[in-house]
Amino acid sequence: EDPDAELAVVSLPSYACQRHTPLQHHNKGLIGALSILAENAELSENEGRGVAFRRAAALLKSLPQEIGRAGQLRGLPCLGDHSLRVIKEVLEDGGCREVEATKESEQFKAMKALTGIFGVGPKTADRWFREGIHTPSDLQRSGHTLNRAQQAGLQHYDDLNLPVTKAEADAICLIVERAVGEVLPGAEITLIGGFRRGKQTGHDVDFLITHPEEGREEGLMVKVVSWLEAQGLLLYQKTTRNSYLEGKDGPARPPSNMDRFERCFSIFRLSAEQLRRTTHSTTDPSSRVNTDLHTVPPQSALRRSDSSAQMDGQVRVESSVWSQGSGSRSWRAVRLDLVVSPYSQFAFALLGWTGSKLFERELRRWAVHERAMTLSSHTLYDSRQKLYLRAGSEQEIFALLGLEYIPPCGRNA
Ligand code: DCP
Ligand code: MG
Repeated sequence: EDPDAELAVVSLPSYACQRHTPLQHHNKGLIGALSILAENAELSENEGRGVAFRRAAALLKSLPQEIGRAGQLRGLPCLGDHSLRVIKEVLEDGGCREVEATKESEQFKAMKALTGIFGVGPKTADRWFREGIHTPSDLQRSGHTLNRAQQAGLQHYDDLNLPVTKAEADAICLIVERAVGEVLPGAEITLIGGFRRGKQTGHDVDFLITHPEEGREEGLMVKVVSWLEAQGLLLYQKTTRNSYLEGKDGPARPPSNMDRFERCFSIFRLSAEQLRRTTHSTTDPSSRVNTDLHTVPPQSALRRSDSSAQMDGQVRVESSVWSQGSGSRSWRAVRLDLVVSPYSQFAFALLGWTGSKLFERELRRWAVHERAMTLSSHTLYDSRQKLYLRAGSEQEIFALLGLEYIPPCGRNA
């Protein structure tokens, strides 16, 4: 018998879609270390390695307590040799050399900075890195021809690399709701992505739009985008057509995570005024009645109304982006993604766009390997019965997959 043998703190299933993964977890140091290695692998386009580190990190996120000794992990799934080595080193030495070396590496820093430009992926970033371009300023000076997305990305670099708060997402939600209501009454809009999982900040805001009468949603995206553009609310937009009906995504093809809805990638111009209106109406109902918005000094509405904002008489503003330099800013840029789905596919779209990315990947992997099914953001195909399975809710899809229902807040893998 191994004298170090210990029982695992808990027993957990191996697919992330079989477990609850909360937003708040108990192993921040270990998860931080594994996430750096995952990010580095993804930036190096080593997908398999990236997924292995992500799976290990997700397993730790679903543990109910902090790990003190590596022995406590015995018998748990998802922890490969490399991840276990990193975990042991962090637990025993308080840090991991490979992680520290990665964080300090010029290549990692440059790849992060360059892929932080909207419109720039790892391939382009790597090409530029090898030409000696390490930062957005280097790129600006290089005189490279950039596409429209990259130009906008460079122009709004600082804003787009600052987290988007829930209050900012709510403010944008009100405006998109209004746009959708004007161009197609009865259309429904749902906040998806990380905010639906309960995150308080995100890198963008994602919405799913549909209409209860099948077919009414056709052409909706163009109308919504035109409305927003006419109001001067979009700093950039690229709309892609629904190509699902063109038959490129049938079950004969390998399952793809790129779905084929009408989709719009945009950069939204959120004004301080728009944010103030929402902050007042959602967190401070009294002010909605009594306050003339135009007489309120710009910064007051950007304050948090909860008591946590009060620190030694100082008031923290909602997001540092609003108080840069001497004065307060009148607007900021926010990444906004819109997706339109036919009503019959809404449950699949909702499940497919709520994330997290790893949770989605695990759902598809479970479907294929454990159920001989193909799951996408449009449909679920059963290869044994040779038929598409319908579902009107996320709960039904989990049931069809033979999985316990995991609510959005438990999908933070
Ligand atoms: N998604 C996916 N695969 C992709 C792109 C997106 O599965 N290639 C799904 C899962 C994501 C969701 O769409 O959770 C939204 O994508 P985001 O990149 O916005 O991810 P999050 O909203 O989860 O993260 P953040 O809070 O940083 O925006
Ligand atoms: Mg998002």
